[in-house]
Amino acid sequence: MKKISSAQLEKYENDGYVVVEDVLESSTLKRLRDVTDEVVASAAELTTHSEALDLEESHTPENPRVRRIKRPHLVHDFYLKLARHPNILSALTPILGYDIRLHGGGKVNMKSAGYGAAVEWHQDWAFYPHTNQDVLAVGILLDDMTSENGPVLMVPGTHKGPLHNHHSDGAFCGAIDQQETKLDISTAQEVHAKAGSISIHHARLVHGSSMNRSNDQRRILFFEFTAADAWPLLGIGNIEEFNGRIVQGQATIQPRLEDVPVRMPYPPAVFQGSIYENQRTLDNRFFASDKDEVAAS
Ligand SMILES: O=C(O)CCC(=O)C(=O)O
Repeated sequence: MKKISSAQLEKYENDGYVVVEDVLESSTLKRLRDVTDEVVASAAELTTHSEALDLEESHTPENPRVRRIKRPHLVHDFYLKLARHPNILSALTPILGYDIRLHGGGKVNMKSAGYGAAVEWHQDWAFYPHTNQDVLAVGILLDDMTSENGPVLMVPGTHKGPLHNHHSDGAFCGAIDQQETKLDISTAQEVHAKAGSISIHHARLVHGSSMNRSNDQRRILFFEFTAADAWPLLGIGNIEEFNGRIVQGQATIQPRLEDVPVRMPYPPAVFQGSIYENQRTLDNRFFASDKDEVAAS
């Protein structure tokens, strides 16, 4: 069991994120990589995004380029099994308490070598506000994450600051316009860690990442977790399904209410399917994309 230290807990509370090393055993990491390779190979049959896979703008069936596995739990049971990994749950327990729910089914952001897409600055909370803020995301690293391969950039302390506007032209776009909001990202920190480690970040923390121009891919499996008494303000579809996502402890029908900043992600984003699609309508992009590079060459 992987316990986090009191120093790590303090870092999470102060900075809004923390890295925990050596969470996956090498056999589990290998299986995760093998399963992911298998899923990505199926993109050779695709000409456009599918239910499970989100494709880079430059994807062709001859030259398959997957940006994200959108619903990994629907494609392979192994991903869902990982969400209940005892080392992950024991790392989360001091932060969220014993009763924990998986929010959604996770995603694998591929960030392939040479062209893996950027993710614009955002706060996850803008996508799924809850009744209280015991809500976070865990990133399970499939590859070492370094300065070179498009590491996640976290802006420490911003989980205690405002919830920024994530709208553009009257619709949700899942990104913060850094120019317009004058968002201060001067203290942003790159997350560096070995494959098999996890990052844990608070849902209100401002984060993003640039394109991966290196020769090394950077794949992360993200799962979002909440305390069981944090209920989504967007509502729940089906109580059995909702309670079926309890990964440890007990469900409750008594949500805990906190005074939290909320902006609802409505009207919905013009482009649907993934954060990359949502963010297409952001007016002033902060990070370059491979399209910009092609245009400039
Ligand atoms: O993959 C990344 O670099 C960041 C991903 C992220 O923040 C997200 O998908 O919400």
